Order: sequence, then structure tokens, then C-alpha cells
Amino acid sequence: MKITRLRTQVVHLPIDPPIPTALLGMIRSADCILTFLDTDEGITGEGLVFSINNRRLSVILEMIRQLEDLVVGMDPRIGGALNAGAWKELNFLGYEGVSIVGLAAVDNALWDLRGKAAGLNVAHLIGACRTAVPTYASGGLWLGGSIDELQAQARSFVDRGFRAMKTRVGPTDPERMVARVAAVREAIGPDIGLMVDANQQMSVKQAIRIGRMMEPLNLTWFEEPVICHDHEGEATIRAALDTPLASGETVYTHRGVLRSLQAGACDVMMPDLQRMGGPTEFLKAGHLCEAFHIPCSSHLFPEMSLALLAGLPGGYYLEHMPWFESIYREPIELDANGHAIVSDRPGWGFSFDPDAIRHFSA
Ligand code: SMN
Ligand code: MG
Repeated sequence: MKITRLRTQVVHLPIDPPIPTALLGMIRSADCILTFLDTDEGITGEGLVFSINNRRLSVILEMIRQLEDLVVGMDPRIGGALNAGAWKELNFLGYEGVSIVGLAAVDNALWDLRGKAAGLNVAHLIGACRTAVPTYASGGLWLGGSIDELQAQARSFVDRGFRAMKTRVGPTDPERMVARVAAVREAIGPDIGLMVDANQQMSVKQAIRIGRMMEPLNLTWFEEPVICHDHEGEATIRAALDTPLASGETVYTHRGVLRSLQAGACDVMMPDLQRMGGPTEFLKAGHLCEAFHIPCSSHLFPEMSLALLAGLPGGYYLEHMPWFESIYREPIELDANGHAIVSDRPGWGFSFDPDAIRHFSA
């Protein structure tokens, strides 16, 4: 089997109502570049990367297109050669940012193709450790809204079968911030997992103070309290709190994850498939986490990350973000424990819906 062509398709997925965030302002859309790798045997691999609010999407698109010559002619069974080749090619531009996001788009499609060519889900292709992965609802409990609305949404996640969820904090006074988290805990009771994400907006001292105030709320983790480059600061906060500290969504490639692990920056790593540079790098990052005894979660991209977390011995919570679900034919299903079920369908097990592509590409 040989890859004959790389195709791309931009789709604009509205986020309605828009989401207020501390880091990125209002989020109104998830704009995706769907990437397809066609083969001479009629099988096509599919993957996606994205940008928020359509920002600089065309730059990413051009980067992906510029990588086509690395995969055309390739036998997908020898797909590991993509990264080896890309590493040399990207040396000039660097191993963070657009170059790595471009690589991720291609590698995401390549792993789907390898699974489809083998007739196996990617989880089974790599040797799954579990049939379902714990997951948490992440598409809600944003900044803004009243306490009543926050509590109603938290209860609605439990009603839908979730056994864990994440809320965001900032920018407001600590008492108000913690009161909102406490209200969520009160609404869901003690048995549901609760994460808090500060999106890098605190100082080390603020994070320790607010983290201490939240200790009685028995959080599953406190995420990205300080700016992503400050691994020393993260390590200081981690040492000061009993609550596990989560980080990693803003680091690039397994080398970024290694630096974070070496700095002792977190109790939970949450690599982002697009910033890793695709599944090849994500899995390397996951294995590094195992060597450091740190559970490996995921950031965004649940339809692809599910198979990868199922295949990692230290695979931990899948972030269930609903932003991309309208472009896929199949939804992520939860079992009775609120875990995301690994599909038996080949490749990612989630495929793009041509009608949805037409609808959202207009
Ligand atoms: C997040 C990331 C990207 C956009 C919105 C929110 C957040 C998360 O940090 O972890 O989901
Ligand atoms: Mg986050």
C-alpha cells in the first residue's frame, strides 16, 4: 500500500454560546483542518488539527501542505519513517509552534491509516491496556454565569453519566473564585471527580494561597496555575499542596514533556496531541511519564486521544471536550462507570461525516 495524496479541508465549527476564558478571551469557534491521506488501495486516513476563532489557520494549513512530500509514496506500515524524516526537515524552522502542529495533522491521519490498513482500532494496534478510559466533562462550567447556572450544569453532567468534570477559575478575588468551585462540589457531592483549571493566570503565591483554600474540596487536580514556561514555579506549588497539580497542555513534543518531568512540575501530565506533533510523539511522552511515575491524561482531541490513552500503561483521564463531535459520524460513548468506551472500529474509530463537512465548510 502506498500513500498517493494529502488532502485538506477547512471546517468552521461554531461554539454557541461563546465561551469566556481567562487566557484566550471569548471563544466563538473551533476551526479545524481535516487532513486526509489517500492510498492506492482506496483506504483513506483521517486526522484533524485546529485553531480557536480562526486565528492564523491559514498558516497552519500551508504548513501541512508543505509536508505532503514527506508522506506521498510512503507505505503506511513504515509510517514511523515520517517522524524520522520530519525531524530533519523541521530542524530549520524549529520544534515548537506551527511546524509541530503541521506534523501533527499528518501523523494523526497516518495513524488512522495504519489502523485501517491493519483492520484494528489504534488502541488495539498499539496493544491496549484497557477497554475504556476514565473521562471528565470539560465542555462547561466556564467563567461567568451565576452559581445556580454553574450548579445546574454540573448536575446535568452527572445526569449524562459523567463521573468527573472540570471547572475554570479567574480572574476575580480568591474568595469568589473558591466559592464557585465549592458550589460545584456541593452540587455533585463527594463521589464525583472535580478538576479546576486556572489557565496560567496566577502567580506562584496566589496559586499556593488559592490551592490551600481549595484543599477541603478534594479536587482531582489543580491545572496550569502559572505560566506554562515556569516549571520551577509549578514544582513549588506542587510541593506546597496536597492537591495534585496538572500541567502539560502547552508544551511541545516529548522533549517538552521530558523537561517538565525532569523539573518535577506536575503530578498529572496532560499532553495535547496537536502540540505533541501527533500520536508518535504523544506515545513517547506517555512512556516518559510512566518512567517518572506520572499518570498521563490528554488535552482536547478526545476522538483520537482515547485510543492513545487506552494504549498507555499509565493512561489517565481523557478530556471530554465536545467541540469536535459535530464533524464525526460516531459519538464517544460512556459505560456505566462513566468511562469512555474504546471502539472496535478500525483506525481512530471515529470518522468524518461528509454531510457535516459540507455543512461546516461553507
Ligand atoms: C482550554 C484549552 C483550550 C481552550 C479552552 C480551554 C483548557 C482545557 O485549558 O484544559 O481544556
Ligand atoms: Mg487547561
